[in-house]
Amino acid sequence: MADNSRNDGETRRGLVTRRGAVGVTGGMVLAGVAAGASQAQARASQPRPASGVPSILYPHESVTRSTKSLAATWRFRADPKDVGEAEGWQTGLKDFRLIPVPASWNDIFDDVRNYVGSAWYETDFRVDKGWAGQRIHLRFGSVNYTAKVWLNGKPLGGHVGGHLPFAFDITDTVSIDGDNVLTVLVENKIQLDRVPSTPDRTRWHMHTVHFPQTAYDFFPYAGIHRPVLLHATPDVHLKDVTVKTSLDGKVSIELEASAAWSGKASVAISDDRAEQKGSAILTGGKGSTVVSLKNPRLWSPDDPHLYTLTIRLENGAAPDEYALKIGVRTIEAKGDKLLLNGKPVFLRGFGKHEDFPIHGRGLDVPSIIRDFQLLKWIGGNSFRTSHYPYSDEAMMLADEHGLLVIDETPAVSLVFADPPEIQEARSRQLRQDITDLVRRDKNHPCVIMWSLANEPLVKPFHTTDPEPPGGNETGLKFFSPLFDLTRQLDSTRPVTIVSVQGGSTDWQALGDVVCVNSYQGWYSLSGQLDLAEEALKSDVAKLRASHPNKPIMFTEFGADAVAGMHAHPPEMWTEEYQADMVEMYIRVLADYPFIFGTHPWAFADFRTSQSIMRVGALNHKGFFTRERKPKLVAHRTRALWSTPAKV
Ligand code: BDP
Repeated sequence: MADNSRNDGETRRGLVTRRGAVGVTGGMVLAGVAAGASQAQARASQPRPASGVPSILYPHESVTRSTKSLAATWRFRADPKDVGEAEGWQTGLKDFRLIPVPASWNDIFDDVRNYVGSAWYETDFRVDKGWAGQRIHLRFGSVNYTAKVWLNGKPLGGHVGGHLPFAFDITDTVSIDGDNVLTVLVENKIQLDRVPSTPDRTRWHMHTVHFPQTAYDFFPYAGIHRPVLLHATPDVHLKDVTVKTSLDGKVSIELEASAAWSGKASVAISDDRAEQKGSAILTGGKGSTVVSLKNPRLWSPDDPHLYTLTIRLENGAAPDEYALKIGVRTIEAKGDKLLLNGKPVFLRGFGKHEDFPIHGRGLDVPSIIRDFQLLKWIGGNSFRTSHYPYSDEAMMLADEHGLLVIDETPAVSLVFADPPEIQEARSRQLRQDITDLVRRDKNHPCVIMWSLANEPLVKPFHTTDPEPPGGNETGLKFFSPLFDLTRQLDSTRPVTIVSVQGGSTDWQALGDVVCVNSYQGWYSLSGQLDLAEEALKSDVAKLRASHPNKPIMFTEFGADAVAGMHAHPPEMWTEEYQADMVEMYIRVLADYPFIFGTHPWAFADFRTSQSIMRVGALNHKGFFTRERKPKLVAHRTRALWSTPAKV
């Protein structure tokens, strides 16, 4: 094996499961033919381009590309004193235990349940000999929050930010002939300058204490959360593709190769009825083309029709082929309506979480598909990726299921009265997150909107300290360039922030649509639904007055209900109270023609930190329990959502 300094490798390898995907990514990667060994060997001596920024296109297989999943049990060791690197753990992990990847560590081992520090992961792998001469990439779907990666003891690099993919070109580091050892140092400290962040407790007098101490209302799960994939491509390969569609069937395709390669790319768009071919000329690695589909079958929740776009770089004996699913559709905010394929659409659905028993935030494909089934059962057509980008796999499945997705960054609970250097650090991180998110998700027909933040505030919740001056302006200066950036990266989708009732109307006004969270009858006017209804109507009137020409959506409203708790007359925390409140919101909001959607909070109960607000460290506002059993509110809402929405 490449790392000779390891002397206990044999014992360790004996413990490790050397399977491929454990029912996790296997089904998501398109089956294909592995690149032929002889062809690959013939190319082994060809010069290689500089690696540059590696492709983060989802590693689908094709006739020229192969993928191997490293989903398995890895070796794991917490490093609470941060001594691992100095002690050389990157060259061999001792005193480890086995942990599944992908998964959060928190619900696997009792002693790291609330642990938010550093931890080490290590695994062995071999690569197919047929990969010799190919470019070999290593792609992480998500590591929360920072990752530092070594291959065979050599540093590959790192990544900051918990929910988006990153990749390394490992061609020159990986051993084709023997075992490879992959080591990842994961760290998830809750820090002020991160996104998401935590309130500065030295500056604010907080009334509620959470353990672990987060500023946001979900558990700070940590670990390698999504698939780790090895991927072999030809030397010159497709690095990026951007697809834009219009209702007349024109599909514009921009291509970027991994090197400054010039040549022809063949493209084909096909479904079970027909195939339309085209081509593009790439110069210096870039090129574009437009393919026209006759009578295009549009993508929508009623008919989530997907075409296959196949791109082939015609590079002599070393072509590269890549295929992805695309949908033909348009989305735009016009006047006070949201238009899908030119027609007003009303969003019914939920804010969700990636939150599953035992997996934590780790990818759980069966649960995603089950959730989408339940979402359809209740009459929903959409969801928001509250409060961070979800997995590639979830987005591909949303395309297939015809679900409309509000795609959100990890910027939850930003506070604009924290010191300037903190704002700058958060802004830098968020710019990176937005860039990576748009780059990853721009081709998904399911994505209909970018949400740049959830509930930004001038001062944190849970404090009665006075609001410091200037917070509104600081927020405006923070968000304006981020809206500009998002619109530069993608001009085809509306951009918004999700604000909380009473939040800055100036910040809301930056968006193409206005999204608000509202908790009348729960956090305010608790237990008084009649007064809550009046307050809601008055809130809607104020919002409309502030934004007379924009579509408005209620992205959160709801009440906690502990499943099985009942009362008549209804009282807070019972299933009846939750059902009555949600019914009231849906009924009231249906009467306003400028409201384009209602997403009650939340799809299912989910894990939170421990606090006096959260019974059993769960947020109980779910329509389904954490095990996905429906509460009363689910049945009542299903009846309401069985009739078409007024648009
Ligand atoms: C909203 C937040 C959401 C919380 C919810 C609640 O956006 O993350 O879980 O309140 O308190 O303010 O249930």
